[in-house]
Amino acid sequence: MEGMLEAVRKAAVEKYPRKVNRKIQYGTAGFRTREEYLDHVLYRMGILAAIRSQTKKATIGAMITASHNPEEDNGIKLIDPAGEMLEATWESHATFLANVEDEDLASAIKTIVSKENVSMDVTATVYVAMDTRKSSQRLSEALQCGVQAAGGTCKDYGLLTTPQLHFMVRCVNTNNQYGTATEEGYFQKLTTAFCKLRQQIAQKTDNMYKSTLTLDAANGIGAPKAYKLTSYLADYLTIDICNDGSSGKLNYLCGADYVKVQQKPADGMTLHCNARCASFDGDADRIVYYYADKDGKFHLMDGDKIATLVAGYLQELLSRSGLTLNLGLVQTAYANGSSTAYITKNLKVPVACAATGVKHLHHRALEFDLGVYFEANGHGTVIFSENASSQIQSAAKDSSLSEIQRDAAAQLCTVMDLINQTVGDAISDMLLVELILATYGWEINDWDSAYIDLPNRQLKVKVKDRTVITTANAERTALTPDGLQQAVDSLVVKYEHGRSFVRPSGTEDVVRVYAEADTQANADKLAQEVGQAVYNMAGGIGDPPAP
Ligand code: G16
Repeated sequence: MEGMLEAVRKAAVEKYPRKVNRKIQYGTAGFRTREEYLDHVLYRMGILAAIRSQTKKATIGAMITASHNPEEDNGIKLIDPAGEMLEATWESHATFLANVEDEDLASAIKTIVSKENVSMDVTATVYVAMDTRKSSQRLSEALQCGVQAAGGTCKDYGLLTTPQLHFMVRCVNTNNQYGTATEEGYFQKLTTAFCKLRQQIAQKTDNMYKSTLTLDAANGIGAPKAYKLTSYLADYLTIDICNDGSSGKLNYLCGADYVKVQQKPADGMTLHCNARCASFDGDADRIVYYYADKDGKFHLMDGDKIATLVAGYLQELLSRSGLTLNLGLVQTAYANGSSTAYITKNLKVPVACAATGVKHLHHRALEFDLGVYFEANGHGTVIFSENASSQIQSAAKDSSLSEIQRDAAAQLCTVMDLINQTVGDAISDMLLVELILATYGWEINDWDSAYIDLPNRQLKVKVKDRTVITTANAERTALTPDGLQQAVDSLVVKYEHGRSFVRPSGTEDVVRVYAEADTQANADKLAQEVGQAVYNMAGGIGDPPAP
């Protein structure tokens, strides 16, 4: 231990000193800030990942990405053994370790090691990958230096999407039961399932589904991976890839976050009547769909619409199979009010609300046999409990069941393979949506017609210190600063179907405002008024939120 601490201290001082005195926090999805502030943080996260690996006696993942943030930012997401996000108690270890002075690093490590009872005799293994940002290679080297200084070994996958790395970690920790921990293994598992299910779809004469899709890859890692994907899809899906990074800038005027927040198509995308378009985000863990109708009006099919499509499809398969498994859906406060009403009243599926961040939704979804979770921003997946998975597998082979029941269970089995259950995955979600639309023989407007979104608006407000805003009730109620929630309440009641909430972002230095109302003009007005209240009461800086 002492030898390791000396190696760690030496590399910290010589190669990765903490040059800037800025507090950094493990946020919604890891550390995220300007890339120039991150070298020492990444080095220290290499150490933490190694210790976490020793504690769990399993491989840990470290993904270098700032996802939807601009190119100038970067960050890291740590991945736990089952491929899920880092456990919450370790988030505080991460924040602690990232912020100590260089001379206190060794004692900080000792504190964590003794608190967590770490088995120092276990060899740590950390799987590492990165997105396409210019700073990612440098930060990956810092991270790997940390792992090695702590006595661990790394497997460097180079460029991967975030969900691909989650997949690799789950595979290796299940002795490849979940899949093979290679990129080939990832594509094989998903696309074999997709092609099998597509092949089984009876060709109806009135099938309106067209197997072409235009994809905005956000000028990020999703582009090279989508090109690779196409070679596995036979004729079942043709993807025309735009914003593939050959000229444009990462996430700039494109990508899932831009499309969702701005409610307009990404630059470079040409919309044809009822033709499906989709946008990935910078690390390809989110997807949104959209199209233009015959009048050229833009329609967004966000995470809520994807969730309802998926939940409806799974519910139908479950009911055909005769299995009595409970299906539930998890959303956040950003979910459009119309989607929640549709799920409850039409689909009759129970809905839970969790705080922003897939880690929160994922944990809530584990309470169902089949848990569908999606954030409105397009981040989500489906998880099948062990009980559900084994019941489905047995039913698919059970000769006492009718052929219809067995077929439905067999389809569910294949669907489980199509879904990356570790985390939201834009590639896997895209294949699932395409499969469902093809199964129903739908055009995108058929999917859209399930319910009409309430007009909504999101704003960002810059404040001096966003931590002055604290929330409760899955972020729907602001606890501080005093009087803010009352101010929001008094604005909301002025509008028909009015709803609004505010929360500090965990990935950007802003406060987010969400508002919905009966008309777009009213949603815009409500968002602006609530934004102004935040600006006035929570220490706004710069320009007040524009109407
Ligand atoms: C991350 C999280 C998402 C979250 C988003 C925005 O996404 O994984 O769950 O919705 O940040 O979070 P916030 O509003 O706290 O900034 P990504 O795709 O950027 O990693």
